Amino acid sequence: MSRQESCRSCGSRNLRQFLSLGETPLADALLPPEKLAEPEPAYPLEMAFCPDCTLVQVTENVPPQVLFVDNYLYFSSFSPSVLEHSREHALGLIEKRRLGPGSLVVEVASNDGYLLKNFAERGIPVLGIDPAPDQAAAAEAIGVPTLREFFGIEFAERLRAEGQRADVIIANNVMAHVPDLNGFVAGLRELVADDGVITVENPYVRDLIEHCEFDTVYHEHHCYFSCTAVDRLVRRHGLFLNDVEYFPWLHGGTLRWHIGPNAAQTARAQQYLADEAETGVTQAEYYESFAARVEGIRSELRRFIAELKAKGQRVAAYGAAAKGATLLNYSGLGTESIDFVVDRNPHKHGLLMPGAHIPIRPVEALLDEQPDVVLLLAWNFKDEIVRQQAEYLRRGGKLLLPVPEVSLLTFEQTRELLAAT
Ligand code: JHZ
Repeated sequence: MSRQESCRSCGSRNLRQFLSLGETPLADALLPPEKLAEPEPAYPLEMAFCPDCTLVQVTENVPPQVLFVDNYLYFSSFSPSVLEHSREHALGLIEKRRLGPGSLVVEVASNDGYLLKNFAERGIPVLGIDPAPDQAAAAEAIGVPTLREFFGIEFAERLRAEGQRADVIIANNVMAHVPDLNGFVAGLRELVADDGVITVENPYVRDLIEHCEFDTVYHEHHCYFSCTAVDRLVRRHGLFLNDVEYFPWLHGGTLRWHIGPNAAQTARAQQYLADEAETGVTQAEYYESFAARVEGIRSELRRFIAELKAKGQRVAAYGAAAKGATLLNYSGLGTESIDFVVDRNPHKHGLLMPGAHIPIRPVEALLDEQPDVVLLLAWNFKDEIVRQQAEYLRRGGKLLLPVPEVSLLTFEQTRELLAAT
C-alpha cells in the first residue's frame, strides 16, 4: 500500500484533501465466515482535489491484483437495466460506425461479456480484456474471447505490434479504477484506429457531490471525473473529448465521454465544460462543504436506525455492493443494527460484508423473514428493486434510502413504480 502524494493525472503536488472516511477495509473484500478470527486489513480512505487539473481522487493506492483479482465478485449482468443500457449502446455504435465483420470492438474491463455479446451475436469481431478470472470465464462461455490481463500502454503496444487496431474501444467503469491513469489513456491512444472512437463511462463527480453519494468512494475508485478533468487528461495523450452523454439513472448519474484522435467537439461537450467552470466544479471551494454534509447523513442514519431498534423493529439491507461497505463502515453500522444483507449474486451468498460482518443471503430472505425496514445499499437500482420487491412492500415492508438524504419509501410512495409491474 502506498500514499499518493501527487495528482494521478497531471502530477501536481498541490493536492487538497477535502474528505476523510476514516480507515476502512476494501469494499469488495467480502469475508468468508471462517476468516472472521483473522485480522482484517483497513486503509485510510481520503478524497482530494487537484487545483491544477481539477481531478478528484483518493490518496491511497492498493495493488490492483488485490482489488480486482483476489477479491472481485462483481458481475455486470445482474442488472436488467444495465444490460438494456449496454445493448442500446452497442446497437447505436454498430449503426453509427457501420461496424461489420471487418471491424474490431475492444472492451477494457469486459467483465462477464455483458456488453460485447451484443456485437459478437451480430458477427462483429470483439476482444474483451479483463483480469478477473471468473468473469472472463463467464464471458468466454457466451462467445466473448477475453484476455485475462490489465490494460495499459505496454499491453496496448503488444496488441498493436501483433497488427491489432480497434475501430471502437469501450471502457465502462474502469478508468476510475486504474492506478496508472496516464499509462491507461496512452494505451487507448495506441490501440484506437486513427478514425476510431473510444467511449468511456463513469459516474459524474458533480452528481457525487450534489447528491452526497459519498458511499461510491472506496479504494477501488481512484478517480472521480468531471468533463474538465477528462478533457485535460486525454489531450495530454493526443486525444480529444468529442462528445458527452448523460444517464442520470445509472450508478447515481453517469457520463459517457466520446473521445478520439480527432479534435472536433460537439456544442453539447462545450456546454458541459462551460457549466463546470460556471458552477465551480473546477474550483477547490466547490468541495469544501462536502465533508459536513456527509457527516450529516451519518448522524441522521444512525439516529433513524437506533429509533427503529428502540421500537423493536427488524432491519435488513439490500445489495452487498461495494458502496454498501463504505456506507456501513463509515456509519458504524454492524450486526447490532442490521440482521442480514440480501443480494442476487450467488457468489456473494454465505459471505460477510467487509468490516461490518453482516451476513449476505439470497434475496428470497426478505419474504421469508419480512423485516420491518430494508436499508437500500444498492440505491442506484432503486426503481428495479422496488418492482422486484413489490410483494415485500405490499406486505407492509419499507425501504430506507441513505442518499441524497435519509428517507423512507413505503408501499404508497412506490405506487407509481409498482403500477408499471
Ligand atoms: P452495484 C460497482 O459498485 C463496482 P457497487 C464497480 N467498481 C463500479 O465501478 C461501480 O459498480 C459502478 C446486487 N443487485 O452495481 C448486485 C441485486 O442483488 O451498485 C450487486 O451485488 N439485485 C465495478 O458494488 C449489488 O446489488 C438487483 O436487482 O457499489 C449492486 O452493486 C440488482 C440490480 C443488483 O455496485
